[in-house]
Amino acid sequence: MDPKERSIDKASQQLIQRMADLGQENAWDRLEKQMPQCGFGKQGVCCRICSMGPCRITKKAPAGVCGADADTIAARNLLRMIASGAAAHSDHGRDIAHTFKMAIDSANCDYMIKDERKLKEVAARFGIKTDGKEIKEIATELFDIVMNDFGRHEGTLSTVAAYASPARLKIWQQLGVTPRSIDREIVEIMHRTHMGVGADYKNLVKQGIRCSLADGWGGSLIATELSDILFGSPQAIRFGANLGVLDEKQVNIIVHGHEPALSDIVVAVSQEDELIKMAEEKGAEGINIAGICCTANEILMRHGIAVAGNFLQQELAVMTGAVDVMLVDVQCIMPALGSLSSCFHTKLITTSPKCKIPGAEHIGFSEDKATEVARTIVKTAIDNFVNRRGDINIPKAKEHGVAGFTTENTFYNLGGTFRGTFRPLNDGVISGRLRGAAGVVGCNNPKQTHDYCHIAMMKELIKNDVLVVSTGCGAIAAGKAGLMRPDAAAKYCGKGLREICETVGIPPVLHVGSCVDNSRILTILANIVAEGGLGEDFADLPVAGAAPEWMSEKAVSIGMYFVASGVYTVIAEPLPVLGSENLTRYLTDEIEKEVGGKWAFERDPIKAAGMMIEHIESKRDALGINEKTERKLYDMEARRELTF
Ligand code: SF4
Ligand code: MSK
Repeated sequence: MDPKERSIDKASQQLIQRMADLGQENAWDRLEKQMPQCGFGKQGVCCRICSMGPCRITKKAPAGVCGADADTIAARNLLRMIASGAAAHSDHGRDIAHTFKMAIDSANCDYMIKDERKLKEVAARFGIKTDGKEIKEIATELFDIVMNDFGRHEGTLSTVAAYASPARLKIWQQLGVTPRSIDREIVEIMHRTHMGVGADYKNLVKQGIRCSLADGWGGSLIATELSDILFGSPQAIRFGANLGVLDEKQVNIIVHGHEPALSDIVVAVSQEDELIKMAEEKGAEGINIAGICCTANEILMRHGIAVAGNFLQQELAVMTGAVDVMLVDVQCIMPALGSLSSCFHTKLITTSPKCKIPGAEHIGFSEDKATEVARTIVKTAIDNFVNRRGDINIPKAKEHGVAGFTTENTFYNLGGTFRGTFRPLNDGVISGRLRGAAGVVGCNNPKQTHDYCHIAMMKELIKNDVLVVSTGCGAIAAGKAGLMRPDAAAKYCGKGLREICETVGIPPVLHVGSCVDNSRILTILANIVAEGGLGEDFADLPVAGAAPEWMSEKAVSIGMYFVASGVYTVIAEPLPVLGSENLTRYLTDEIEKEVGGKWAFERDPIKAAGMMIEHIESKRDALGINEKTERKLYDMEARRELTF
């Protein structure tokens, strides 16, 4: 297949071609070999959860051996995806919480609390008194509360109560989906979907909603908030993006996966004189760290470390021949990297006991010996620099952008240094210069042309004066395409959004972090509602969400918690539920009456953007802010009141 059909990214096209020339297989090739994919799996009507099966639903056999029909089977499969996605995010949150505890308790720890201001702000949300207290005391109280959220047996998740709006809480309470604890909701999915338990698809989906809320408003939110306190809250920061950030003359280390605990220390030790000298003795000019996937986003947001690429570029990075170590933690790491890296000099190093890969070297990481492990890994890369073989093929492609936007600093960017407020954003929406906002997030998927859906959708939205916030691999796609440059506003935006971006000094696509940082989008929405003038609840807001290249179970959990938070959410590949007409209708229509949001499936990103814009306009109509107002002549006083 022509590399241009596989990716719109020129650097990727170059390396896809190189893989073909060398007879190396990549995700696109393996997808072709999988075709045609199993129709039962796609439709969600294959069940293999007991040994009377596997059962597949057909016209001839409309029920499995136990009598489960398409609705039950598709709902159970969907719930198990949500459980897995929520588990991945929440276990990330739990690991960060343990590191946080270590930083509080041990004076000799490699971690410390870097953002005391955020610690106090977060503590205050949970009702922790901070006046006159030592940082250690506040942090310990906060840890006890959030840690309890993982295993509590009854009650309401404390993070939900602390962060969600009262109107939203009421909706969840009435529906009986307020999460009690993170682990409990995941466990309960596994129980309810066991053979012979839940069979009512709507009742099953309710538990899926509850579990996804425990992810977005719980595990992911804890990961984000504690990471900011521990590693420092991101600030607007310039970064380089795409495979061109690799440097032939330096030792190149790629960090890949999701968790920042090790990569943050790798960044620090790579600047140590002793290690730089060691690299120079091997003939290198220095040590270059770059990232892939969400580990990249974590260190990009906090340190401005360049991002080499997103999910579908992990194999391509090895093909440059210039990656001396690919260091991985957890999630989104293709097992294919094991055999691919063995064909090159690249050392693939796994570090988590949860993620070992055949063909990789394992250097076990634990937070109590973080610096020691980080130094060992950097030294391994330095020693491997001299083992490079053959041609080095680093594409020239490299873009620049500004990342590091958070709920808190967006607040200040909008209001100006002295006026922290979302008022200007709400006013911009009310005046119509900004039509609304959209979250475009998520993965890559070789079923869609790499990066195309993200970029086409984002361009269509910003052209129509819709501000875009992005996380994960979608954000990396935007960075590579130049949509995170402040001057992108002049090039791609409608007049209203352009004026706003230029006045505030922000790009039209805001990088708000990694996959767990989708929780930042939830808290931004909560702030917009709290600011007033745009309704009482998230479902009233002129906003929409999308994951135009999703592939991960985490994306299903993310999508479900946005829908359950009142957000219309469009994804490209349909959820594997189409084999159940009832479940499909419920998720894409009826659920809206219950939670205010609903799912939509559309592979064409321009059409999908059109659906989002239509939804945004319908919300504007409902708010009564689409009415034409009389032209107003501004006197000096009125001008002073203008916020943009
Ligand atoms: Fe078949 Fe029912 Fe067992 Fe599923 S639970 S495999 S539908 S018998
Ligand atoms: S890394 S979950 S491919 S966004 Fe978070 Fe990218 Fe999706 Fe992984």
